[in-house]
Amino acid sequence: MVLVSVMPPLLSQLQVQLQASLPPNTPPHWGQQQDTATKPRERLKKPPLYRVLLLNDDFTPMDFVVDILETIFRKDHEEATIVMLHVHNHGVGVCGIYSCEVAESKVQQVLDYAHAFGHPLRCTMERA
Ligand code: TYC
Repeated sequence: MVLVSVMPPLLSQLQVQLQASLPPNTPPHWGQQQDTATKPRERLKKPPLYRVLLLNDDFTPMDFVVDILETIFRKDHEEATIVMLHVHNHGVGVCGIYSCEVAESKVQQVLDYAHAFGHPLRCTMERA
């Protein structure tokens, strides 16, 4: 509050002195503009997203697929049934959209779970 009433040239002189006395990488504050080209929001790209896909087959039981959609993809019973029937009727369907690491983990969980029960269920991922 006191600084607001200081004459502008004196204020900027104080800012220069203060900044020089701070450790490197101290974020700018009280009135200092940050260079827009270095704003983190503009420098960081959003990570790519991936669709996790279930593929149809003639052997995996419908109930098993619904169970996978509920447990691994956190869908309620109605939504899981809709997705399972979509895959059954169209050959492929989207279980969810995730970051690369999460999508890879979901695919692996599906394949491990299906393999453990002897079902030939296939699951893959693609760039969204
Ligand atoms: N087509 C399977 C059946 O008739 C059911 C099924 C649905 C299998 C979806 C795989 O991803 C799948 N038992």
